[in-house]
Amino acid sequence: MAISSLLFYQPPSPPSGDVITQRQSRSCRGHIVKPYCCLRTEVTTRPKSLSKDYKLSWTEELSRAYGHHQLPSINWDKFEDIDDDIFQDLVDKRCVDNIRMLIVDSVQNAKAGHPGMALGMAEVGYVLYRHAMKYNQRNPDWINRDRFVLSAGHGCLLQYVCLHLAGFDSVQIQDLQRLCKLGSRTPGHPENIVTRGIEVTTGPLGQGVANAVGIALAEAHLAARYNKPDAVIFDHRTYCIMGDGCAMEGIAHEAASLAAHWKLHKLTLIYDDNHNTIDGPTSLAFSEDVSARFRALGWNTITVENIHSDLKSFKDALHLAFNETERPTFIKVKTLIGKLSGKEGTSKAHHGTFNEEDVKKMRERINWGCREPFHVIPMLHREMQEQIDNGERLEKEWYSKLYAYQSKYPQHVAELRLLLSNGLLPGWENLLPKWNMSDPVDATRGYSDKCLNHLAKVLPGLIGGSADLATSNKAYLHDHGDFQSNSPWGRNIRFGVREHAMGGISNGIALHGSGLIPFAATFLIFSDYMKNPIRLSALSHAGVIYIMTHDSIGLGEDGPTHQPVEQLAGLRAIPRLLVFRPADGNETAGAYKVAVKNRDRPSLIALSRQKVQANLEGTVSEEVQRGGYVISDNSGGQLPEIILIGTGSELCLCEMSARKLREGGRRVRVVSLVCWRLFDWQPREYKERVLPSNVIKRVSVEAGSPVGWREYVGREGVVIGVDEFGASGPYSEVFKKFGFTVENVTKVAETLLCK
Ligand SMILES: Cc1ncc(C[n+]2csc(CCOP(=O)(O)OP(=O)(O)O)c2C)c(N)n1
Ligand SMILES: [Mg+2]
Repeated sequence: MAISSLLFYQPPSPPSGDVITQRQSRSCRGHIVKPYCCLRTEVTTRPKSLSKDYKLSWTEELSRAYGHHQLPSINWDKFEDIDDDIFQDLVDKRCVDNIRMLIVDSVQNAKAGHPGMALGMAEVGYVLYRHAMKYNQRNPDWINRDRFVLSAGHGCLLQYVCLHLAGFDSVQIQDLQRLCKLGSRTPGHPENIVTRGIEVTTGPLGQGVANAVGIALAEAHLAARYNKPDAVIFDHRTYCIMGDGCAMEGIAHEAASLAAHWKLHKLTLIYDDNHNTIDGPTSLAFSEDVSARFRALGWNTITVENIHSDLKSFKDALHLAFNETERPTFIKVKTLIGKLSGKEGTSKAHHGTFNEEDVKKMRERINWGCREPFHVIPMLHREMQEQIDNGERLEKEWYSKLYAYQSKYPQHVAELRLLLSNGLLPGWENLLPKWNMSDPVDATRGYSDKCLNHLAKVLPGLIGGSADLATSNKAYLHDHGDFQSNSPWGRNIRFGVREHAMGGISNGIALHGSGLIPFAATFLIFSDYMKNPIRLSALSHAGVIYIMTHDSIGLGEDGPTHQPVEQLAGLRAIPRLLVFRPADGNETAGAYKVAVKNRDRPSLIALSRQKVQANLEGTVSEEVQRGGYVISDNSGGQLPEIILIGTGSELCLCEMSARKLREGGRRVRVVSLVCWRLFDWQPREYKERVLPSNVIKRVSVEAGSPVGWREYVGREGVVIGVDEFGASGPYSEVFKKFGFTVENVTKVAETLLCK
């Protein structure tokens, strides 16, 4: 019986023995299970009893698989008398056999891939896609679908096979046959931008756990804001498979800690406890009790002892997860890596193909005979069709609910519609603040604060937070409350000191696809802690806005440990990421404008701690979108003799130095290079206009690593940068020590001019 259709049913009685162990029995004893049906409307589509025709259609296949010698208690001649549950169990097992053969055929055909986890977790994949998850493969973007995240991304073959069987157009048999091939829809790790049905891009272990927490957060937040007692719009579950590698990675722990703190009870984490990683048994480096750790964090923990011979135990675990209304659920599933193969239970099964003898034996073990590779039992398609039909029906019902919602709650529906389109109210950018030269000075983090809070008024999807630095980062949406378990509508996320998880969770929020615009804030120096999620934002087209303050040695007293030097260079090297370093209030607003507009690309805005002018003469908010532009030039119709190029707080130094040089009769241009990548993308003529190739005397001024600047100053130019770790001291003294003064910039320029 489909799990998604069982939601009005009583939860199973507490399991006994080893089959399934509810380690913390709160949800079984004493814990009040809230009426689940308050949010769910599904009804079963599965007939109460299995029809004779249904049984007949499977009998030949099942008797072939489990002939008399395997299951002597079953009389296949009297198939209609076989108990329904037993019959369904045998059908499920045969479907799992078929999944295993598709996995084996795919790696053998590709001569590549990771079959170990896929074979070991075949039961889990099957039960999720066949019995548990609601989805409509014809509309994989349906916003209220259940989400599945494969944190152990190397096991993607399991997901590809499940997507294929679940009827997703994106994974045909031909795609399984092109596993890992260049340009295929079945790449070596799952990529959401390549294969529809894949929610997030995974591969770096542990990231997926944080993504899943972000997705579950998005659901909880939107449900709190938009659901009404008589119109439930957001109500989906999030499933995530993690392996030993994910369990070892710190990001999973950080994210799990937050999930429990936020009581994301619709999140189910399924741990593939196969005791193996690449290098060998986990005993080499892993001896903790993982369930106990999750329990200590506040999770509902369940152990499934032997899924390979008792599939129902896993279904029961999912039921318990459904009925848990406080805590996220962690299901530890004991599996055998490489199940069925000769490498079963060993790390050798992790990746690679099988020898022909092994393949032959696998076929024999499940009585597969000499069926062609990539064979799918026709009834398996029909089996999956049931879940597909269920999903289609649920989506239809959801639209009716939305329709009713529309007439009953017109004041909410406009905002909801806006969110579900792209979250951008027409003309939203006009609300961004503008600054005049007479406005009081502030740090760019201060101007950012104003931008964010203006944007929060017009962008209902803006949500985010800081890793315990909200006051320093000035990244807090005033009047919008905190996202907490008792206030999930709040739009400020308190990540605590967990930068790594903050990045992964923000990716999950962005890829929930519901118009939420996540921002994540910390000091620029700690971007290193979240480098991989930032990279994954770019790879997976997640439009996260990273707000990184204290962007240079200009932060002063905290000293070298806190002074970013090489960070900008590294971040600028990440493909697709837009890195902005605005010089004043207006460039900060310009950076936000581009960042918000780019919903399928992350942006990182580096902001100063020290004060800079609100409006440095010559800066133009609108020009930020070009990445670089001229802010001043006294050359008239001629070419300048020298170009000073700056970013952020150092642009002002360039301008002041230019004024001095001009007083000496020099023709000087000042260029703001606020976003390298955007400038690089400009047409050649524009770039030539801003940085004419005939002007070879150029000086760049940025309080960060010199790496990369040679591209803009040319061979003859001079790069004023920081090649050490900085120093502790008052900001102006630190700046002076490293040459960031008007006097030094002027001196360097004069020397160059005299050459
Ligand atoms: C952050 C990160 N480090 C290292 C790897 C390389 N790697 C891929 S799979 C794997 C072992 C993972 O073990 P487990 O999660 O238990 O997967 P299993 O071998 O059981 O399939 C490693 C080290 C990675 N993908 N991500
Ligand atoms: Mg493992």
